[in-house]
Amino acid sequence: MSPLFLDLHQIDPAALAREAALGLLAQPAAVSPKFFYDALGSRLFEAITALDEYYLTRTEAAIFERHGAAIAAAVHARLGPRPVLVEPGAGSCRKAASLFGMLRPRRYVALDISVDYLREALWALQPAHPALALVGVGLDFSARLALPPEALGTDVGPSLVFYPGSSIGNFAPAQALRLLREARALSQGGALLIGVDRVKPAAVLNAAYDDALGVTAAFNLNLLRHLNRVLGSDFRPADWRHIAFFDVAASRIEMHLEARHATAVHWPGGERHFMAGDRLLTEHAYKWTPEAFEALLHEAGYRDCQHWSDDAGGFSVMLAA
Ligand code: AVJ
Repeated sequence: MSPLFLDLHQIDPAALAREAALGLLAQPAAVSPKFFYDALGSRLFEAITALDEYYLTRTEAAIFERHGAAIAAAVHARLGPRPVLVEPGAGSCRKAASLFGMLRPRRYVALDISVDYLREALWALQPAHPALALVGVGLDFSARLALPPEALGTDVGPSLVFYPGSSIGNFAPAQALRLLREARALSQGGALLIGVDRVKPAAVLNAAYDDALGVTAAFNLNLLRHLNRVLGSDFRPADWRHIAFFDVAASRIEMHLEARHATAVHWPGGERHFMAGDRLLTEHAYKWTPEAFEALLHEAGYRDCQHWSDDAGGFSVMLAA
């Protein structure tokens, strides 16, 4: 089998450019973290997951290693022995692939805004899983999470929405609630398997988002190169520095790019001047307590929630239905 790739113009470059320009003109300037993910940005994120300081991916993988059999049993009890797996923001697809052995999906639908990277990932995955239906969809689900019907083929009915890695952290609570509702509708009475990073001491969080090797700084600065292509702008990454810190009151990491000196950016139809020290907000990564996140799941309409964690209680995996 070859992967089916649905390039249904779900991602509208002109709409992305308009959104980026609006963000650059906002007070203060802010652009969505989705603009991290061009092909290089997706690779830099993969590099982040290997950093000593970035405990998230490793901790979540340890939870799946230790509790994978119980998690798979709970999934099979709800969805039968060969579930359909749908993953928003699938990236390298490595997390899902590591669970194929236990979950035994009959179809894997991977969604990502980084279309070229996703296409490569699926082509690399297919040989090891020749009988599995692999579907890639280029999709910006930040406005709305929904699938083109072609993605499911004849596999309509309840599915497992897989949303690992604490990607939900990019959404403020009200938007996270909306996304969880959309995930629930998307699963058509199936279930949601989600990974959520927990509130923990600021020093640990700050190190995870401002690592000694500077990989997260490169990931953050690469957004400017991506914007230059999306928008036709003339950002110089050397004019900017990476800033990341945990805001305890808001329970979120904030990532910014800060102007090293007075600078300006121009694009067709607009420009903005920045003073030394002015910031461009690039990401929020919200951290949750398990209690608060379970309450959010309930508010989104899920009635049942199973919960697994690591010994240190740093990260949560929840199966909600
Ligand atoms: C992909 C959103 C889960 O917030 O930890 C990693 C992105 N940003 N380092 C996260 C990210 C900086 C990551 N998520």
